[in-house]
Amino acid sequence: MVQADPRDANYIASANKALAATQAADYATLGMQLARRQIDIDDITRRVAAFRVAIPSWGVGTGGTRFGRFPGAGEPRNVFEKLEDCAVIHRLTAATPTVSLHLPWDRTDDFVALREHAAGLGLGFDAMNSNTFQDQPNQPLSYKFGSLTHTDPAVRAQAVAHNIECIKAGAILGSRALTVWIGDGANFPGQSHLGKAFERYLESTAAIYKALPADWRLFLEHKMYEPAFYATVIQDWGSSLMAAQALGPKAFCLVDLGHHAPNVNIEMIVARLIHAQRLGGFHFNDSKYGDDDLDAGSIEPFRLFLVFNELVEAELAKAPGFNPAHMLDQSHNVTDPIESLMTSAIELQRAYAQALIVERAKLAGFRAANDVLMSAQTLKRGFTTDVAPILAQARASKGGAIDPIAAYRDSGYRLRCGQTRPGKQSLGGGIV
Ligand code: LRH
Ligand code: MN
Repeated sequence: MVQADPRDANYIASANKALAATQAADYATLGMQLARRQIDIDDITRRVAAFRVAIPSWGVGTGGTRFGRFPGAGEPRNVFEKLEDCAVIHRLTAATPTVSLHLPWDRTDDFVALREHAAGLGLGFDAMNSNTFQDQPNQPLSYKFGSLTHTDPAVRAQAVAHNIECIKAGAILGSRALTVWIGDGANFPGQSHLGKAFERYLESTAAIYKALPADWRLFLEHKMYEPAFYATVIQDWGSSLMAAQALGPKAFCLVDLGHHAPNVNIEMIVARLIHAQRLGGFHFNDSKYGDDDLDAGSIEPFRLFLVFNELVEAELAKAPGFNPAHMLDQSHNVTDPIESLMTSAIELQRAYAQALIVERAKLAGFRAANDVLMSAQTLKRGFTTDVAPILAQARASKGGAIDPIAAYRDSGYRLRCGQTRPGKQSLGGGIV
């Protein structure tokens, strides 16, 4: 282990030197394999190199569950340190130039200084996230029984005001979108009027929508359950789409992969939202049971591939209004968050590359002929092709690391953070 800054271009170049020959050989071999399929590997690499995903600021600290949180060494203690860790992820993967902030977790009294700190690290800001699912110290009115859909108009007004505060902060930072996820709902049948709760949601989000700058988008995030365990006001893509269409052209639906019942066909939901021209973006992660917020591609990589297959189909078809924002939304309870976020960004690039190398003309032919088996085989061939040389080439072509995890570990960054960031380690439960 050396004492090096993993964000340093020379350090990354020296780390790549030892791997360059093997990478070149693997890339040439895959290039020949793809050429036999009339696919130009350099074209795929360019497109993968242009792929971007935003890092969730809340993801660089150790996450937890309601049963506990086990902080790792050198946790970032404030949003400025969070950005320093995000810069490590971006420098080594060359794929994560923006950060998605969450207020009030990332509140600071100087957003101009934060913007400059980020710029100095080569980072920008993606969608802002509001938080009316927790009560803050000295908060006048509680969100225990809801926020934007609370029966008390004063609580709704407080929640709307918080969202407008997020827009104002985001405008200083250069963000151009606000993601609204609320936990509002009921734990028991009878507790709330399902129709009226939705009407209150539309009334409150309309007030937020009115405060959006002209070039901003509003992302509505649906979720089947938790913290409400019987009915959630925006429970599924249908409720989200109805709300987006009711609000106006700047409102879109955000798909968090972990917010669906097991076995739900998420790629079908994506296809429908693309058709409706209301696909705002994603919170990528993975899950086996509930909203587990595990690393993207770690449990269901084929499902992730099928989601990217819909995105590539839309890209190739130049689908109108198609401009999804990609973000990760994960909770790293037992891994180094920087390693998990780098790996997850790469898993998204992998799914994208696999979808890009599908032989679309052949697939269309088999589909037209209802040759079911060859249609399925042709699509799956993209998924079963090892595209790792393309992903490494895309990173190296933009100054990133051929092997980001090795470069990160060899740099001793985490160890140094453990020394320079002593301090608060709250052991209580909770996502952050
Ligand atoms: C809700 C959610 C939402 C965030 C939160 C951290 O489960 O996915 O996107 O606000 O996680
Ligand atoms: Mn989410």
